[in-house]
Amino acid sequence: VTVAPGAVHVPDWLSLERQRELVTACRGWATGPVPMRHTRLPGGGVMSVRTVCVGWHWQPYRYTRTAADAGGARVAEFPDWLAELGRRALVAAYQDPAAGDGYDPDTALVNFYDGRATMGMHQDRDERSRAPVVSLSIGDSCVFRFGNTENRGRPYTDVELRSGDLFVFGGPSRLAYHGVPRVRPGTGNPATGLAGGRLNITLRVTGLTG
Ligand code: MD5
Ligand code: FE
Repeated sequence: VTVAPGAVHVPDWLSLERQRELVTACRGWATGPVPMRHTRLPGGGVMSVRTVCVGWHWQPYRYTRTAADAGGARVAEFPDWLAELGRRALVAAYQDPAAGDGYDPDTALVNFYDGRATMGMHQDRDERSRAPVVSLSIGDSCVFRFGNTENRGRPYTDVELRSGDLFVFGGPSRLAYHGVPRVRPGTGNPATGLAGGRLNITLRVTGLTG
């Protein structure tokens, strides 16, 4: 389902088995050398989601290899299997066997939402590359708000994201404002290994080296 040019929603793309594998991998990262934590914003705010990063560590508003705000350790290596999953995601979303060619994501942001967590409308512009972002959802459903490239307000489209859904943001949609105004507790599938809450994994290309 194309929501806007370059923005494609593929419901139920991840098999249950793949969702289980991702939950296990995220548990490992969340309890690794860089623990999952609530990101602090420079203005003094604290994000309601909890985040752990892979490959590069995101801290508003830049990427580093070490987690200065979460113990200082180096973040986990970005695994090849996750980059391959990203390429397969682009092929599926854009229905083009070549859509994944050359796509080499080097960071993943893993966000965990409890029933009260939300994400305000924002753009993702800390990456130096404008390659697509691949978003994978597991667990409780949410309302995902996909907006315009000009401001946080209308027009926007609300999309229900469920466990196993894929969303790709590329082309003109890469810099669209977006957010998560609500999560729907109790709508997940315990067979994923996630008893409650929502997990969102975004694969990105930072455009950084080193
Ligand atoms: C989430 N995550 O469900 C959302 C969905 C984030 C974030 O927004 O920054 O971690 S992923 C939606 C997204 C991510 C990156 C770029 C664009 C959309 N976009 O260009 O529209 O936790
Ligand atoms: Fe975002």
